[in-house]
Amino acid sequence: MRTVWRSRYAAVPVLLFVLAGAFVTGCGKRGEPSGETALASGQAPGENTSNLVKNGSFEQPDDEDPTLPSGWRRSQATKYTVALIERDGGRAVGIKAHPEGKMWQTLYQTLPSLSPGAEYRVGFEGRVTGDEGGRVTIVVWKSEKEKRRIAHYEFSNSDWQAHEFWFVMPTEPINRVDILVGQNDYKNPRLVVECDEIALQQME
Ligand SMILES: [Ca+2]
Repeated sequence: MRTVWRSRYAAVPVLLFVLAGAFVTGCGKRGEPSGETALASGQAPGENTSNLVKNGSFEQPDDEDPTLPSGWRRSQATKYTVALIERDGGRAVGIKAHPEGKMWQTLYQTLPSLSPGAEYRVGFEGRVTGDEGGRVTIVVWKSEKEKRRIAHYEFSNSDWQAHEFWFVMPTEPINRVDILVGQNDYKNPRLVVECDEIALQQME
């Protein structure tokens, strides 16, 4: 018991330092004066309580499959191609191409219902190894079978960089909205896409 108490106590200054860092960075990037929000969430920069993406920092592994981030699912992929990776002592997600270049390998999350006609911003950090690029896509499902891509953002930087894009929700009735992370070329087996800190917010 004594050891546990000591290690908890020792972690307090470190935690305060991390929270203070998150607050300063958040203000600098977004100009949001609400330090209370950043402190309350305790999340890394790029994520706050208004983030509509669950576990956009990828810090929380899935309970049943620890290679998968909680709240996310694979499409046509396995733990060998789409899985959590280490990043600066934390976690991000890595997406490798199919080893024989035969199928798209994708990570996705179904979002909560978004307001028809409203504008949304997507922010994330990403990088790519290989000749091609990565992409983040918003897909709406009008019915079980009828889907449509409403936003698509590609990136090809080899060092970690922040990206952002905006989209407007259709005004017609929508069954479901997904956010997808993947590659822009499924045939290139050397392509690796890494992604972290995904945030989606409704614009005021
Ligand atoms: Ca992370």
